[in-house]
Amino acid sequence: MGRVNGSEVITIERFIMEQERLYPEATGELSNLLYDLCLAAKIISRHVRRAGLSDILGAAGAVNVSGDLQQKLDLFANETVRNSVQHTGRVCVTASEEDPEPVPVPPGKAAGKYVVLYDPLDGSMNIDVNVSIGTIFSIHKRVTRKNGTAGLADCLQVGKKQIAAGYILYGSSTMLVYTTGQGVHGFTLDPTIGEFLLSHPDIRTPPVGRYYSVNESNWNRWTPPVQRVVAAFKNGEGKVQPKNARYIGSLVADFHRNLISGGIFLYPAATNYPQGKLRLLYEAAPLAFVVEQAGGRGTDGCRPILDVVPESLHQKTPLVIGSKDDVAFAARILSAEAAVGAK
Ligand code: AHM
Ligand code: MG
Repeated sequence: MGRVNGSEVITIERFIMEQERLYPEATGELSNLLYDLCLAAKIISRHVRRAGLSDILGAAGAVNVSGDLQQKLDLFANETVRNSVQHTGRVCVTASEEDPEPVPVPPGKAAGKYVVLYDPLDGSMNIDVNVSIGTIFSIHKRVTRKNGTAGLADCLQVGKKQIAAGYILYGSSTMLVYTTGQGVHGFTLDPTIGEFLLSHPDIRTPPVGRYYSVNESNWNRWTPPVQRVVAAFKNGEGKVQPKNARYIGSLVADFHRNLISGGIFLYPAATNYPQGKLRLLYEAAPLAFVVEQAGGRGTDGCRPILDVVPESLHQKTPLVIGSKDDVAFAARILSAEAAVGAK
């Protein structure tokens, strides 16, 4: 993968602006919305980096710990994303994994044409143990009348209608990876200057992956076809070579590693999660848009994730996502199971 060499530094602002010039009809609103998300990413990143310190510094009295610092990080991230996008006149409604209902822009504020769906802090079980976590976002265009209040109908859109999607990974460095349908581009936050710099232009994911990522403790809760798929990735079957296992338990981190190195992530349905565990609108659909733009695939076992029409805001879905040949192998076995079940 081409990396930008030391002599040329491309900030995310410059990159987004140059992308926008490819569309003479663009108004710049989407670009500005992406900058708003960058700001949210920097604020959340700063807090994540201090997560283990806030109590120590507060107890020592070295820092006047604000209410914000003591707030649970996932709630802080939830409000940070919403506040960063909601008051600019570019967005009409937001919906988050943390909120029960969509949140339209407050009365009296200008409502824009975009809808933002997000998982503010994915992998939040990993916060307290200093393991990578992330934020996932999905952007749609409003479909309801401009003059009314935006709401659920604007949020319940099929994945293939996404205008942009991406994620922020708070890992050994903070990265922002996004697509607007023109490839997938990754930026690394340089904390010394507070800028996201282009580090991974035009990411392509290998067609066959090195890794399989699944919570194998669910083995006894899976159907035989799911077990067969996982066994094939573990031991090999036909043309499928055995893979190495990697599972962090933070979807963004598992997805990102597989995107760069090649791999397949699975969170199938199980007896304790009959519809799967992950959320269609906040997790599966945005990552499916990203992976498809990088040459990979995402499926629920029967259909491409981007074709699944949501019926409810917090709908869950089985998810199999990553390198295209590996996903195709899994989908062949899982869709045959669904066909038998439907008879
Ligand atoms: P969250 O969005 O509430 O943090 O939950 C989703 C997380 C994903 O990041 C991860 O892939 C999955 O849950 C891990 O689940 P499990 O612990 O069952 O393997
Ligand atoms: Mg999540």
